[in-house]
Amino acid sequence: MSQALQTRFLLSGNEAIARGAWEAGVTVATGYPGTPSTEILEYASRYKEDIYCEWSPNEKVALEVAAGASLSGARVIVTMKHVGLNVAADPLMTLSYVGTVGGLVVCVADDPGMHSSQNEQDTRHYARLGKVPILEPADSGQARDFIFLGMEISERYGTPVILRSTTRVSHSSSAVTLGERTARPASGGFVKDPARFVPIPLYGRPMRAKVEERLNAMKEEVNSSAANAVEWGDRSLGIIAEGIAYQYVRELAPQASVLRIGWVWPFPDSLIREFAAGVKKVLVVEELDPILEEHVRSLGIACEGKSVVPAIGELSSDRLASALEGNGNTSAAVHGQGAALTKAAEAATEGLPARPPVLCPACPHRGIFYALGKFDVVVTGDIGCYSLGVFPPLKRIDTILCMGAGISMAHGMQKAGEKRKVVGIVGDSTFFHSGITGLLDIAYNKGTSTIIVVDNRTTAMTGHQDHPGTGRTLLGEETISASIEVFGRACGIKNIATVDPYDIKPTGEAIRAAVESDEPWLIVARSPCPLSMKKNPGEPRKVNQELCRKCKLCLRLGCPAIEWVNDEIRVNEFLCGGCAMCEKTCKEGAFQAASGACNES
Ligand SMILES: Cc1ncc(C[n+]2csc(CCOP(=O)(O)OP(=O)(O)O)c2C)c(N)n1
Repeated sequence: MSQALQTRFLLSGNEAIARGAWEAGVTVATGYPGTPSTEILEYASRYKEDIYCEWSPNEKVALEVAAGASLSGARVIVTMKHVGLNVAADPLMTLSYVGTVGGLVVCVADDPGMHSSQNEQDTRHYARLGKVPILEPADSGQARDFIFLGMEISERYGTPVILRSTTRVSHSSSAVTLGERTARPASGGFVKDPARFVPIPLYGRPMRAKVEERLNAMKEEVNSSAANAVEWGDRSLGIIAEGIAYQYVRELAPQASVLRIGWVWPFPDSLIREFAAGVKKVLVVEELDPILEEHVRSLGIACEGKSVVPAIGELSSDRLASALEGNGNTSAAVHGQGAALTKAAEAATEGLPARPPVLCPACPHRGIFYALGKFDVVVTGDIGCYSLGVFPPLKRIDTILCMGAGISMAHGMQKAGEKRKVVGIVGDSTFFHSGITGLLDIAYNKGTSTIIVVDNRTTAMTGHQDHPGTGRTLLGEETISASIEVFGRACGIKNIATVDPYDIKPTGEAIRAAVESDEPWLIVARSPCPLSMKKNPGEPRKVNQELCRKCKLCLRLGCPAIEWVNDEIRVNEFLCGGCAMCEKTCKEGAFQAASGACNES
């Protein structure tokens, strides 16, 4: 690396991962959006001259594409959020046996505290389950460095490597020393070797044994890896910390001895033993599950961990401080600092009103939920902006499980004999991610559910990424725009309607035809997300107070732009996007274009 080009920059963890990938000579990057991982691939696509980047339809496909590229000799990263790894778990478990040729790092971002996720699972379990190493950076500098380390481990041992980030590492910025891109010899392409790449039982059994040999070798190496380091200090308390928890520990207990673990699994047993022998008492600080703690105990080392540190939710220095403060057994090294930090955090949020998330003004999803309000149906929802349809006053989502389940659960309820009609709702990105097979199931197994795809022409919830229906790739090229209706027909659904959800009446009529039918229906509610288009659908509305009867029907839309102030209905012109849905719900004609000149409806 040339010294001349070395510079330090403030980068977010996600940007640092992308930068690391570019510097490490990665040529293929795949993934599916999901907070907090999404920006990794968006940043990687800035290096599109050197890195082929794609949003795959889902995480399983992303990992499989990456596996193919790796077996052809390319260095690859795959990006996803923690629940995405559930979807990609199938290829991961066997890729562990088949192994890699070019380095392959699966970048998974966990979301402790569920800032924007349906659960807070701990990705470290997957490392153990799949018998693959896992690295966990504590800041952006390590995020970049661990891409290099991951590539090197992956190529030396022929294993996929997981890089686990968490929201705090992915989204906060710290200093990173940038370097040049590493020149790598051109790949000679895929070299056929069925005994190595085809895990039929005959070849798979020796692969299984090799995985164990590989793990044993890694168990040695991990003790001397620079990713793990002892920082000796006051020996009355030794803290073992990994990932972001290391930062909180250092902030709260600058005097304590710390074993910082960045190569998290396989565990560095000798290092842990050596560290524990050098301190009076051991405390393990890790975010989420007691994976490290349980292992330390299994080595016969007495320690504290989750008896002190919360196992649920995101850690922070404040939370850790108050946890330690409440525990009389822990070191004097941290005593006192906790109280000050906790008070500061409380003061920062005092008096602030709670702001529940709502559908944006002019969101087309609102029309579907409003129209659905007229029917006594069960609605199996899914994950996306439209999940917000669960809140009052819309209250039109009854279940959510995981991506794709909005369709399949509707079928399950109907087959279980649910008396009411069951309506499944998924978004367009969700439909392409994992909705198609559920729809096929309904058609194949003679279901009668109504499925609504709320097609806002983007993956809105994660920040407007493209998907197979949008006609554009991540690299900004024009491409096919897969048709939801054509997929529906190909699955065998005969009744397909396309509606504009801003037109509440025809939308309601289509829903009525569907729910009164004893056949399966697919309704595509299509209208682009105004935020994604950067364009409001129309001119702001205002209320003609002389016409308004104050019936408050319009408030049932749950539109943040419609306000009940001083005993009258008003439209907040700064929020109103001019979708005119209020106009269509008002029987008195009290809503009008603010200029009085136009009526887009
Ligand atoms: C397996 C999995 N991968 C990724 C995510 C992150 N995620 C949540 S919703 C969503 C898609 C939202 O797009 P769409 O279905 O089009 O609905 P919209 O938000 O546009 O209304 C994604 C990618 C997730 N929750 N689960």
